[in-house]
Amino acid sequence: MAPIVIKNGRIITAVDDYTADILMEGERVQTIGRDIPVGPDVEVHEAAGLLVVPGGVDVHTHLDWEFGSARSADTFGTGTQAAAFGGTTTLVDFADQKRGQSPLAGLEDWHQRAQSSCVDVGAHVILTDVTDQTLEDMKTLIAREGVSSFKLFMAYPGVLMVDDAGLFRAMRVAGSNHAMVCVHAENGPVIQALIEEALSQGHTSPKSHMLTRPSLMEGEATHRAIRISELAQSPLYIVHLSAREALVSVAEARDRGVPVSAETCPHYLFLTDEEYDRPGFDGAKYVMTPPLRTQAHQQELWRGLRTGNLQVISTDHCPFCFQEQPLGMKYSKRLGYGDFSKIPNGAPGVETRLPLVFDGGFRQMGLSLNRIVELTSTAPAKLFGLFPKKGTIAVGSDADIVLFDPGETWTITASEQHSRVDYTLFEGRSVTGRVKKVFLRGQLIVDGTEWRGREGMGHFVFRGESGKV
Ligand code: DUC
Ligand code: ZN
Ligand code: ZN
Repeated sequence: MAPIVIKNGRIITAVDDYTADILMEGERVQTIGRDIPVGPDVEVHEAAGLLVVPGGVDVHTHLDWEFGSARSADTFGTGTQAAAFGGTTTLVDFADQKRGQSPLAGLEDWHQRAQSSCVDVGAHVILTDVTDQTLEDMKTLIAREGVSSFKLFMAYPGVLMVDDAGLFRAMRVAGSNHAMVCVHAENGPVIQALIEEALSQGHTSPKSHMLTRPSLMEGEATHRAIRISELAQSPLYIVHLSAREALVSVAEARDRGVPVSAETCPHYLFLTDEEYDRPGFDGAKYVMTPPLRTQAHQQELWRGLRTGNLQVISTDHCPFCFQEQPLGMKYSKRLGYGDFSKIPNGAPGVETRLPLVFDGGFRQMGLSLNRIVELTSTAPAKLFGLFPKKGTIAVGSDADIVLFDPGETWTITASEQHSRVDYTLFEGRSVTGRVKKVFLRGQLIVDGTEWRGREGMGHFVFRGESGKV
């Protein structure tokens, strides 16, 4: 592979902002400097006028994921290609333990499916059955398999939920083995009661998904997870935080020095619960968990990004088609037509994170470019044991680099996206700022609208310690 030089770009990391050249060789960044000499064997990419940012790190995706009777619509091949077009070169995706089985078997199954990845991928493991053997297996996953984070659900009783004792026991093992527990924080049993009540009253439309998952119950579970993690002495990561009440608990704990971190997602930052008022079944497109909240919650999330109480923006890319075809009912929101509780929970987003956050966060909400890079690349890489291999542009780091045009205005539309899903949450939205080129470990994989990568070129990333703040 010929050495590559990116010339004259404005390099933005979480802490830097300067103009220089970057020489990439042997998958890594070799040299950063002014006027790097270029021999005839070197491939040159001119980047004057462009931002040069580290490849995005998205630590929350569900590719080819079984969720009850549904399955998410992207394969690892299509989902990672979509990620690449969105400027993301590393994913941490979810493997899962099936009840009665070892989490090691869940990881093995995930590795089979992940072979078609086009960008680098790591795995968290979802624990659904916290037995003594599971606790032993966690140690093996951390030390031998490079899996240093686990997700546990406080929601979905009878399906994915673990009780507080299971949560506590898993946290204790994570805490004493340099790993971290990620929690889906919603009070599952109370929400279940609300769902049953709504259905018995004949409320079946997608809007009831939002009405039965109140922000108070996200706040309650977040507070409980934090307290349990304090007792267990484990770092904690709250996934997909959407509500003011949850953020208040995170902020209060962080003020006391508790090692809790949290992510939010673009859909909570740019959309509100008004989407559930769409006619017919259209609101099903927005059925993700937690649901979209009011503008007042959204403002608090932006405040959390500014104050540092939210550290990460990830996508929770968990796509289900709106129509039954072309992939079939199993992959479709139609599973819940006539019963909102059966609509598969999740939405696409892996391809639109960087442009949305650049346009909304930098151009409109006044976050700095450094902060945008920190939220979408550096902080997740640090929290999940990937830094400095991933998450920055530095000599010796993987040459995962994005050339981004800060001035190009374009319109998001599903027909031009690369996921297998048939809609986007942001159809017709005009954004300024566009991914132009993407390099994965020194190889050009996205060149404008051209795909230059290939399935299977993504590596598994063996992660180090998670939860370091
Ligand atoms: N939680 C997720 O993180 N993703 C999809 C569904 C869910 O409840
Ligand atoms: Zn979740
Ligand atoms: Zn998720």
